[in-house]
Amino acid sequence: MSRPPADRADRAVPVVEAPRVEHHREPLGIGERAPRLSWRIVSAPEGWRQTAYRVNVERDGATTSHESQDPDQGTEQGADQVLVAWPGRPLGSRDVAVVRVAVRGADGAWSAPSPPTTLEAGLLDPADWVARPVGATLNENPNTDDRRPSILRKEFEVRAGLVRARLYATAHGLQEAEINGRRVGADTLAPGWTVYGERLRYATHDVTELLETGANAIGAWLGDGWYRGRLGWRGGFRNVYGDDQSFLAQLELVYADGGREVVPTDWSWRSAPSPILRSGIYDGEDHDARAEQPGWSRAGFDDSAWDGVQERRRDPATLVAPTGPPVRVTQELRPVRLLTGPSGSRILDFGQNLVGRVRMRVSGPAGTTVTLRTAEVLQDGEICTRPLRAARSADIYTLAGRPVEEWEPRFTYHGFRYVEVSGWPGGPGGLDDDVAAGALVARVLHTDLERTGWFTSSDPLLNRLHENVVWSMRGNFVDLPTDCPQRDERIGWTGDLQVFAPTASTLFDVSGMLSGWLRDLAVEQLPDGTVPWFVPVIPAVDKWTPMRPGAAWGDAATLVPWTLYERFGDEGVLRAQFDSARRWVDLVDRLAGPSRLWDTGFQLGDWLDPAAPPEDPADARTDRYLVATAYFARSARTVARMAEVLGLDAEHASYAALADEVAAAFEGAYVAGDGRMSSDAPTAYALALRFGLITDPVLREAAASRLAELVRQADNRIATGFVGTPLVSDALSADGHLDTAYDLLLERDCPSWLYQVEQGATTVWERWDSLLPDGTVNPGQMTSFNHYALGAVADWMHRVVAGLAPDAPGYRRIRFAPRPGGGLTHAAARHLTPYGETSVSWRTEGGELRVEAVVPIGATAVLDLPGAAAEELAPGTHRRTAPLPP
Ligand code: RAM
Repeated sequence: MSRPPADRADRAVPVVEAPRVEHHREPLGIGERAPRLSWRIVSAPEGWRQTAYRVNVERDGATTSHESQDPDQGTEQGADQVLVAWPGRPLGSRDVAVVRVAVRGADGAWSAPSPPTTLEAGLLDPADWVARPVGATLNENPNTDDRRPSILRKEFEVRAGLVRARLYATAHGLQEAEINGRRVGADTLAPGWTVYGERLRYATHDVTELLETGANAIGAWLGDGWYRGRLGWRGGFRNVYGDDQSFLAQLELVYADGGREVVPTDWSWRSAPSPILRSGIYDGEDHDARAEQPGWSRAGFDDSAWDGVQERRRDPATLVAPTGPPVRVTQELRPVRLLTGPSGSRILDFGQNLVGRVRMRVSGPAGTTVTLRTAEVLQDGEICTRPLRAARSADIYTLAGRPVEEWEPRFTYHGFRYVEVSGWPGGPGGLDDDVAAGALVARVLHTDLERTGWFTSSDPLLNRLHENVVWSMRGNFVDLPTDCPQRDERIGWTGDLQVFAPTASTLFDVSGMLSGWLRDLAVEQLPDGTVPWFVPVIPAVDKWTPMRPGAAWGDAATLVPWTLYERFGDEGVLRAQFDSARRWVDLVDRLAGPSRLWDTGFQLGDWLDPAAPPEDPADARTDRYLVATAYFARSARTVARMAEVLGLDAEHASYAALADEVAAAFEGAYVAGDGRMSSDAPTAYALALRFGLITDPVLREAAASRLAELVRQADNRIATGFVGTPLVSDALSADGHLDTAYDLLLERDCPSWLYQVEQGATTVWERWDSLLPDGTVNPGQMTSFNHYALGAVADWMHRVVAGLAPDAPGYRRIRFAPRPGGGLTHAAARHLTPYGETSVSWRTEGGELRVEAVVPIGATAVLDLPGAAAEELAPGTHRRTAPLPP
């Protein structure tokens, strides 16, 4: 046999990427003592598969290595590469470990070790915290929005020989720290929003480079944020978590001689009123640059006129490390137009409904005040702020009179496309020239998740719809999954996330962020098992307080963990949430009683069915108790599956039996002998078909036909709300009505997905007709132009239109099943799975269907083309041609 050419020989060795640690993008300050590891094998010879792996962990200079049991001896363990157990000794606080992975194939040859990943534990024990929350002495009225925030500072010495410095920081309210005049990190709106009383997140920053030998200073900006700022609608509530505004941090210095020093927040810090005059999540920020104190966060600043601080109650047991990435600015957009409204107003159009805030660069006399008011839409040529309800959504900057001033608000964010600018200095033409020169820039912010899913097709409108879903997701994943980003609400409505979680998991790696949010959900769950309408819970009008159990919203407790398991292969999230999930089902079981029908109590049902009147979005075509019982069955089945995965045999059996009983009760109560349902509406059929609640194949076929008939009778206009919309496309395509699913998807008349796109939407709207066909804004009290729920169809576009879906948890097995239709000539999806990148694309050419699919190393796949037998695919690139379906 001849020797392979040199480049072949190079490629004959598998190449492993640096391992990932739990779901962290940057494993600095992690909270896991035994973090699980994952790795992707980016190249390997054809037919290669991992049979063993070796994890090398270097700690404190010492190396330990952990080799999997040899699979050749009959164990499968050696093939695992996703969320593999931490080898060896658990981490202690501040421990650093350098991890490399090598893999072996059946030929017995080891790969080279992967590049290293350095991980570092955070403060894992409450006793590690010596800092106390400190803030200015309270002297303001706790019940107004006009509370001036404070800034805090402290000076300290650093000896020669510093080798590493960490800042562990959090706040009651929001914080941004500076050291020696430079900002610490790029996190925004830290520490985000959790159930602070139980779980207050802290961030860990490497600040070694910011420090100098000798005198140093640390400063912190503070804001009210969610902790004590106004939250909720109809006036809302203040001080939901406390009335203080405090910084809690400890700066830890490590020296070459082994010495350690801590600079904690304590009584010795100083405080002063902030140049921020007021700041609120909903209202925006007022900043008076004349009140800035240059050099305040540098050493040598004279703070003798500053006040002392007050120490606040401290409960270190509540401090937790983040499980997901922080919020950051990820993109900047320049305005595409500068408009003049009929009143003479000047309005920036960013061309995209986005979430973030505006940074300005301005020159003018001291005392000049520039006001920026934001809106998602225009009405009669002016910004339309009615949908914002009681959110002021304005930023007001007063100039100090320096030659050039640059400012961006710190502790607020807005959902907007348009910004009305008033008070801009510089005379006529000044604003036009300055805008042209880039003086006003929109800064897009959201949880800095890794993008994982892409879709494209031959239809530009469909592509825009998909883009809109991505933008709505970005704008509503701002530390927690919110309903909307612009009005006096922006809270973690559980139902919205429940229906959107599959799409979210397709588009971005949400595993870390949502597992954290699910911990909050469990914390907020009532003792009887009730899952709140929104997490974290805030006080609200009596409709929502006290919490009552509601279907589709409460089912977030069961269905979101399951989605994370399916998409990311994380059994740990099932284990962590099992108790919460089963408590929800147990509660519904008690409420339903022996009939197994959940047919009592307050329900939102198929929220925002387009047939519901604007003032009563729950008044849907589908019986709300039908919805409730369908979800009861679905959640019981899901808890049974969770138990099965976790090896809980008794629970598996009992919840499976319960699920069967509920399904039978559902069929008996809501499905007639001819497959017609008591609510003859698309959502009812979609629920029954997708949740497996019609078992008889003849009835099932009749139900699916009736669903297709209803869609046709409505001229393909959508007739589903939050509950039916994520299910209706699958219900059609999986039961023989693919063409109708395409008709529904591609319809452009109101209401439909593409109606929104044709109306110029750049995000997904809350209502099918947030903008009415006559161009006016829907008069409803609740009219957002940025709500992701109705965008849940994007997951179907990936799985069915392009044809890429997980077939085993974490995409260890992939299903390629493109279903061309709707006149599309091309579609493609790409997904970064835990195993590596996979993709599928198809094209119709010369009466044929040409398909290309890529399977990552470590995964297997099945290719299921219309009219062809299913085919197993190994890792690699595969091209197939099939006859076009008729
Ligand atoms: C609205 C929210 C959310 C929905 C609830 C029931 O206020 O925006 O989307 O879940 O109502």
